[in-house]
Amino acid sequence: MGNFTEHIKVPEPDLSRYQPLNLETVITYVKQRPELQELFSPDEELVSSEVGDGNLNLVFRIQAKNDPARSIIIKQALPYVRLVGDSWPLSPDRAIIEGKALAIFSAICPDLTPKLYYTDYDMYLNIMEDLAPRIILRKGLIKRQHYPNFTKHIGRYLARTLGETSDLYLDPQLKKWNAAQFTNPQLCKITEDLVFTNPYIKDGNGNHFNPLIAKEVEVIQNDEELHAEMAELKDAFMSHGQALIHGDLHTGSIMVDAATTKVMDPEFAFYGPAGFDIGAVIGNLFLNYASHEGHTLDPGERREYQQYLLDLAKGVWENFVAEFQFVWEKQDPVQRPDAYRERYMLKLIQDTAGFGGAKMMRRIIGLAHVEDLESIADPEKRAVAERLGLAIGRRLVKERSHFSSISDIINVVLTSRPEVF
Ligand code: SR1
Ligand code: MG
Repeated sequence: MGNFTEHIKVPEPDLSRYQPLNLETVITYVKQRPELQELFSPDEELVSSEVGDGNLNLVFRIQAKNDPARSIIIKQALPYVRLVGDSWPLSPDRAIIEGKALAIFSAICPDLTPKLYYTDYDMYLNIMEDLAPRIILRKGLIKRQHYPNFTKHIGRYLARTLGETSDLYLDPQLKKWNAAQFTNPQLCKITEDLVFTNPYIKDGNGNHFNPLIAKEVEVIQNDEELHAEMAELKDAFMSHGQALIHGDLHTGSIMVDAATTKVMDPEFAFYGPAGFDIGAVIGNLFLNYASHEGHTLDPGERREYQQYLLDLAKGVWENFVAEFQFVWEKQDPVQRPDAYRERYMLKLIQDTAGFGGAKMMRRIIGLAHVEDLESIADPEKRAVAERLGLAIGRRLVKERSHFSSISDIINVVLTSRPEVF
């Protein structure tokens, strides 16, 4: 047997003109960028701050000193995982992927995507619209805020980005060229490991969790049926290039105010299963739902907000389905008849449930957790919320083949209890 892998060329990033920026050099950099000369005049004073709280990158805000509302964001990829340090190298190519994905997603949904000023292929950075004073959706949900336009916006974002980049809509040759632009092996590997693999292995790499939920974690790590489902979901993630997906669409990748919604940070973008993005949104709403077991101690207030979160999840799916009609209206009834549409949508809701559930469990057991749960100071109260999150996530994954509607998914949340595992 020959070794064919020697014929596979793995491209190396060119770091010869790359410098990680700091609070001073970022200002010099901005002043030199021709694309920003209309925004900032060459001799005006600029102020920089580091605003990144993500796991991977440097994020700077640069403001005109005399007019702070005139501002931009520079997001620069480091050649390693920021959360862990330089012991975990990671190609800064993700900044190029993010720039290309932002360009596509903003061509599809300009009002729901930050404006991209420039992608610097040498410095591995993107210069973008500053989305402040909007806040990260996750933070708003922790404070029990309401966002009346969110489901309409995100339903349209999901339907148009997933629909327009799929074979249901895009010319199949263009789709394949597009897929080639979004080969993203290193970031996919993070998801393959951190979402689908490590949390299910005892002492899996990077795993950490509240010691009070050790019993539930043990059940999950010994659940062979769950592991088989997880292998199937991982296989779908790795091999089902259905649409250009955002790839990390949790509630920390969405910024909101009372009226508007913006989806940012698509550095994990690649051609993958559409349900991974829808599941990410819904799974993160359910993580927030579980977190109110610890944040909102008044039972009436808690029930009311948890019901609101379930209404949001239902609204996300229903708005997605309504917006996704544009794809079905375009189909040839012989090649893709109604019966095919029904099968496609059935598979999609089951994928949404499975990926959503997987994303819930990884945020409780795996390397990267979420503020919704981490900000519950009392470990006992946090454990109650985490148990509920695990119970919902596990059932979404294991029971998904019986689901045919969003009500089936919501019903899992309504009938799960932290104490029943
Ligand atoms: C090591 S990166 C950890 C996580 O941060 C990102 O937001 C992704 O969700 C990734 O899995
Ligand atoms: Mg991110």
